[in-house]
Amino acid sequence: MVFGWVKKLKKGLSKSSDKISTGINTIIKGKKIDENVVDEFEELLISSDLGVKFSAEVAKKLKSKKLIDTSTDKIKTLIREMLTEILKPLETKREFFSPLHIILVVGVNGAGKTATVGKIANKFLLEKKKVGVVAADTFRAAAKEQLKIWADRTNSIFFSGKEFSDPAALCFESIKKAQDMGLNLLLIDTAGRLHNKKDLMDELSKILRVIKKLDDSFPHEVALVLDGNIGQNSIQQAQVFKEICNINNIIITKLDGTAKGGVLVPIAQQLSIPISYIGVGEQKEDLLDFNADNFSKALLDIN
Ligand SMILES: Nc1nc2c(ncn2[C@@H]2O[C@H](COP(=O)(O)OP(=O)(O)OP(=O)(O)O)[C@@H](O)[C@H]2O)c(=O)[nH]1
Ligand SMILES: [Mg+2]
Repeated sequence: MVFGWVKKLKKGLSKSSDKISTGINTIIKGKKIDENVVDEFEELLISSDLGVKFSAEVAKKLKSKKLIDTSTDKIKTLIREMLTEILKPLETKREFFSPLHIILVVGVNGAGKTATVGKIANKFLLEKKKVGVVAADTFRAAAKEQLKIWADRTNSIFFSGKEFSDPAALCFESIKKAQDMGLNLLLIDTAGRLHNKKDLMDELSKILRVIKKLDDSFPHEVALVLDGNIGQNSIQQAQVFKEICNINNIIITKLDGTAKGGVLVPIAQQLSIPISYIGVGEQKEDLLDFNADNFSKALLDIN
């Protein structure tokens, strides 16, 4: 099981690790580490979305160590240690509230919210939890259908409202039903396609206001879904959502389709919001718990 998990992570991050790892090998091949080589490293790391700050720190360390005739393994180990140190504080210790744990899932259009809701549902169903999903994007008919497919795929209870009905009212009713039915987890899939920040703010704050009437601790989590393909633009996107709602964890999707997996580093350095999961594919199993050590190893293709 653990082996399968690591393999999935490595495969999921292979586009990013190919770029970084092959890049390191190419830069170092048969050369001594001088200032020029270190500069090349720094450029490689920046172009892999690891951020200017981290890349400069690595360059500084390489220079200070005066690593001459260094092997690629030594360099990778050094970078891995620095990565792990930065990413470690982002690991989440998930507290699962009983009897009903509620997660509000937010993010822009197309980020991967619906697929992620389905994958989280699957994860907890495997842990024998009773899971429900709420189609809180009531304005787009396809949004409801897409979530229904995930609900069927994962045997979770599906809650939806009439087209154009009030999402906050639907969330309120769904929570009450979920409580009556004895569900353990309720995942609320919200709309991403809103015209401007004010619309988004109004809709999300209304959902939050309304469900807090049931219990002030609801929702237990607000999870922000970010598309890994957008690289460092994700920082700005997260800042916007941070102003709107109290995000307490981030999920980075589509890491399998991008070489920008390094973006977790600037996310860690600039946002300090925990990362709960990473998405590495379109199937229901393609969601992994975030672990700093394993992520760093996979990114550098080290065993
Ligand atoms: N390769 C890959 N594709 C993903 C991943 N997560 C989501 N996708 C795909 O990305 C596309 C958009 O995902 P959705 O879940 O529909 O995104 P959304 O945020 O719900 O979009 P809206 O409802 O339009 O706001 C779909 O084709 C998903 O299958 C991932 O981790 N890897
Ligand atoms: Mg959706």
